[in-house]
Amino acid sequence: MNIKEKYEAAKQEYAKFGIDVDKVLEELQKVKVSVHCWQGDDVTGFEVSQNQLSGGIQATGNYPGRARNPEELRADLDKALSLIPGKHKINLHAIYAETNGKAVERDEIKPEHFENWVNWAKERGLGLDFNPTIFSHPKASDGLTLSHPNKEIRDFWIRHAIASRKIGEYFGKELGQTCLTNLWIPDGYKDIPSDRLGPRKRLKDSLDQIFAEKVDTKYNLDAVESKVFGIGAESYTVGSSEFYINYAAKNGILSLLDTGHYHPTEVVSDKISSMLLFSEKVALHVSRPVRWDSDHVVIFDDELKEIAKEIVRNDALDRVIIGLDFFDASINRIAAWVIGTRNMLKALLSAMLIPHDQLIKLQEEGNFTERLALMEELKTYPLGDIWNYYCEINNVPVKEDWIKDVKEYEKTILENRK
Ligand code: RNT
Ligand code: ZN
Repeated sequence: MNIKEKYEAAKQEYAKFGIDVDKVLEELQKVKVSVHCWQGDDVTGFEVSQNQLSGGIQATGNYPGRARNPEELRADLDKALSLIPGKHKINLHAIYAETNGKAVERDEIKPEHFENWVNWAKERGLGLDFNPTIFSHPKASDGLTLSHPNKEIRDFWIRHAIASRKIGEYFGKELGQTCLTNLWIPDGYKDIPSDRLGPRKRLKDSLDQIFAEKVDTKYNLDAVESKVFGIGAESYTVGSSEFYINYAAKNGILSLLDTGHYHPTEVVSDKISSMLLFSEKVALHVSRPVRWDSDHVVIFDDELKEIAKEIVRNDALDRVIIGLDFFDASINRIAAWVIGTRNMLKALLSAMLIPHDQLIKLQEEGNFTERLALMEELKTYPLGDIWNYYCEINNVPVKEDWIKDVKEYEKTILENRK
């Protein structure tokens, strides 16, 4: 049987449950995942005076072929996108500004520094998302930024965040797709603080100043990302979950939940429904924490599938903004993008192939035996045959066929980056 024939056969299996697989694929085609650019260069960026990665995040490994400039990064993204079904968005950070060899301070970045990105995205019909870069900088060297006791430092980062939101607005206007500008800061303390309230008061005040600047939500949406701890900030994080969830709710902006930013047994899949009851939209950084916020490549594991189920069965594909956030420097970086993004899409597909109404009914009836039995049986239904067909009709390699493309690219392009 060829791919189409296998698809037709698999379709019948799901039709038994009243699932229209052709319709499912149309739905999946509309989904946009925000692919983070920073997997391509280990979160280095293109600033003239380059600073060491800081903020309690770490890219480990020295796999050859890291993108060293915007042209290489865009070429690598093009390669990765050619192996991923669908049309997506690219997530940029302020450190990916192009300033023509001129040192431009972060509080002075402007839309013009992202013109090349915008033109590149336009040509390909891609959307762009954005992030101020509030780490890896001399003014963040003590691990404090928007909550810093020193007003000059806070003001610097406030100006940077405002400048970033304007770049987000520019992306939205130029590309006709709303940009999500997400703010994450590393602020925290290694050891037990003697004051927990003061830094949070200062952060709140800084955010108030940042968001006082009005930016049209048609073009740009703002999000704030919490975290439980970072390396060097083990005891206290200023921007904790409670802090930002309250801040976002009160100020009409989005909360962004990063799957690596909670205690190890705490899961984001369980948080989505609660967020959806109280906010119009919620944003995600889908990552894979291994013992800590390690940012491993996203795999097709239970938690990813559970997240996808929460989005799909709550009819929230247009309310949950799905972004990826991982950076592994120990494997081919293009493969990392392809694996992680294909897995995210595959998880959404798998969630769309579940008879949710029937399972919900079983739960309502208290029939937990059948609920569990059906959930387990569904796990070995022929998802793969549907996924392969989806890849085929999207003109991207089927199954592991993409690996040889990446190998070829590594040989001809990446290996020459010495
Ligand atoms: C850090 C946060 C943040 C960064 C990126 C680079 O713990 O997850 O989102 O990973 O902004
Ligand atoms: Zn994140």
